[in-house]
Amino acid sequence: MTQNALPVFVLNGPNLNLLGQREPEKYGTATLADVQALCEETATGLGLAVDFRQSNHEGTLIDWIQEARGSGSGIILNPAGYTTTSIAIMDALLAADLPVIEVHITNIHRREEFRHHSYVSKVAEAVIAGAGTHGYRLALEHMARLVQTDQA
Ligand code: CA2
Repeated sequence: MTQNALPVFVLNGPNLNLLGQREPEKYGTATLADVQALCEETATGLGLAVDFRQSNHEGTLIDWIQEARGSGSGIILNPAGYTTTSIAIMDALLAADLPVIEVHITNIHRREEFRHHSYVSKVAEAVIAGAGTHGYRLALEHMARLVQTDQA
């Protein structure tokens, strides 16, 4: 078995650039740069490449999801505040026709009711919530299984 040579897109939604700087009791002390390093190190160990990005803008996230079709092997997405609202992101994920894993640092189901519903979950292969930033590592490990090919 070999891994797909195309990178896994790891996309992060609004306000996640504040990781490690605000609300550490909720989101932990790791910064987004720390999470990127964790993803890159994990990916290397799995024989994967990652393309790690964050945007506060819905349209930019949609552009990146569209870009992943053809230049990525899968999408790991923390949609953050767009989780509960964005039919447009859900539609883009459907059109991308790639395996999608949704990640949330916190357990959204243990939080306010309005955080429980996710449009992304409707199109995701797997959902990881509540494992802290370790959830990104878990997502990459599962993505490695999804993108394995049978080439020599
Ligand atoms: O638990 C998660 O990963 C969330 O996707 C984070 C979102 C929240 O809206 C979702 O319900 C669950 C919020 C991202 C904001 O990130 C911050 C990080 C540090 C400080 C302030 C905000």
